[in-house]
Amino acid sequence: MFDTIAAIATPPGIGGVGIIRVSGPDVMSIRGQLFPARKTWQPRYVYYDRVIVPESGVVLDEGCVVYFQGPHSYTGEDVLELQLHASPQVMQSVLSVLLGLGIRLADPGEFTKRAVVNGKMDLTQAESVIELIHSKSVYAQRVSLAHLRGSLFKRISLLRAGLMRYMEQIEGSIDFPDEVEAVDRVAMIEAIEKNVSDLSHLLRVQDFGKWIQGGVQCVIVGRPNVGKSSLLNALLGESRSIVTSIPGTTRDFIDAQILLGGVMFSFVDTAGVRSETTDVIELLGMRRIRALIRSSDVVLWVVDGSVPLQPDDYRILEQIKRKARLYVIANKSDKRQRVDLSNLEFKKNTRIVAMSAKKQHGLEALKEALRHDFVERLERLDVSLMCNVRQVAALRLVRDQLKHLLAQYALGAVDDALSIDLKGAILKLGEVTGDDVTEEVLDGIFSRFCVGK
Ligand SMILES: Nc1nc2c(ncn2[C@@H]2O[C@H](COP(=O)(O)OP(=O)(O)OP(=O)(O)O)[C@@H](O)[C@H]2O)c(=O)[nH]1
Ligand SMILES: [Mg+2]
Repeated sequence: MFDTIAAIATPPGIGGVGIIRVSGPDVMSIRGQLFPARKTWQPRYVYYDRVIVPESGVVLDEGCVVYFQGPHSYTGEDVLELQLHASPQVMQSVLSVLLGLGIRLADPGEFTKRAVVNGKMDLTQAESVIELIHSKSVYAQRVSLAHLRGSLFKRISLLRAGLMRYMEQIEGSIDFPDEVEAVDRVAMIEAIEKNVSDLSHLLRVQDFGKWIQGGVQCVIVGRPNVGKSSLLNALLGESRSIVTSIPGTTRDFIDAQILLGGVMFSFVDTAGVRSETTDVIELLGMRRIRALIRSSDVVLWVVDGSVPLQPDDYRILEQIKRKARLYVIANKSDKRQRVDLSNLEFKKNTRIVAMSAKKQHGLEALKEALRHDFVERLERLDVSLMCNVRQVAALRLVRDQLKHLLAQYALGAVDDALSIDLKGAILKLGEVTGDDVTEEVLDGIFSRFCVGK
C-alpha cells in the first residue's frame, strides 16, 4: 500500500543525539542490512549496535536502535528508529545509505499523515502535534496537549454522532416506514438548538485561541516624538528602537516580542503619524500603519502628557477610537502634565495609563493591565474549546447549516429536507476530525509540518 520512507527527525546541526526514522513495509529488510549481526529484534527494545554500509561493511556510527512493530508504532507501520551521534556528516551518510537501498525521503509531516491514515490518531490530534512543536507559550502548549489527548476530537465526535443518529432515523423512516419509527421532531429540534448555542459559545471564545497560538498583536501609534520607541524599549527592558529628541526618528516598523504571564505579546513600534507631510516614504508608511491598526488586536496610543493634545493626536484618534482594545498611554508623566483626556469619547473598556517611558514609571501598571485583559481571562478558559483557524472555519459552517435547519423547520419543512442540512453539517464535522476529508485539505495540513515528523 505505502512505500518505505526515511528522514532525519532531529533539527540539523551538531548535538548530542540525532534520530533517523524509517517507516514502512521494508523496515524488516532494512534492519537486517544495516545490522547484519543482530539476530533478535524484540519490538520496543533498545539495542546498542554499529550501523554498517551493507556492501562494504564500513562502520558509519554506533548508537541505539529501536524496532517498533506495526501497528504498535507512531505511524502504525513497522518503524525503525536510529539514535546516532548528531553530526551532520554521520546523519547524512546513514541517510544516503538508506536512500541507496531504495528508501524514499519522507515528505514534511508524512509520518504523522500515515498515523492518521492508519487510524493511529484523528486529524485534530495530528494538527495538535504540529501546534505543540510550534507552541511559543505555556498556554499554546497546554491547548496542544489537551487536543493531542483527544479532547477536541471527543467533543466534535459526540456532536457528529448525535446528528448522525437523527439523520439515520429520518432516512430509515422514509425508506422503511414500517420498520423505523418517525423521528421525534420536537426532541430533535431541541437538541439541535442546544448544539447551535454550544457552537456559538465555542466560536465566541476563539479570539483567545488565536492569541494562544499566534500571540497578541499590539501596535504602538502616536504622533512624532511622544515616546513610542521609548515605550517599546521600556517594555522590552533593552534599547531595541532608536530614541532621539528629533521628531521622525523611527521610519520603519520595529517589532519585538515579550512573554507576559505565559502569553506572547508582539509589539510593533511605528513611525510618528503627522498629517502635514509630502514625504513619499512617510505617506507610504502611514498607509501601512492604518493597515496595522486594522489587523492588530491591541492599539497602544501614545500621547505626550506634558503638552495639550495636538491636531495630529485627534487625527490619529479618529482612526483608532473604534478599536475594541485600546490603551491610551499618557507618556512623560515625569514632567508637568498638561494633557486633558477627559473630553474624549472612548469605548467602555479603553484603559488610560499614565507613564514615563523614560523613567519606567507606570510600566508595571501597563503590563498588569495587559496581563489582566488577556492572560487572566485565558486562565479561566476551558482549553479543550480552543480551535485552530481551519477548525473554526469548518465549525462556523456547521453552525450556519444547523441554523438553516432550524429556519427550515420553522417554515414547516418535511423531514427529508431537514436531513439535507443534517448531512451537510455531518460532512463538515467530519472535515474537522478527518472522517470526511479531502486529499487537498490533508496535504495543506501536513505541508506545515517539518520533515521527520
Ligand atoms: N521626559 C520624558 N521624556 C521622554 C519620555 N519618553 C520619551 N521621552 C523623550 O522624548 C523624545 C522622543 O522619544 P522617542 O521614543 O524617540 O519618541 P517616538 O514617539 O518614538 O518618536 P518618533 O520615532 O520620532 O515618532 C526623546 O528625547 C525621549 O528621550 C518620558 O517618559 N519622559
Ligand atoms: Mg520612534
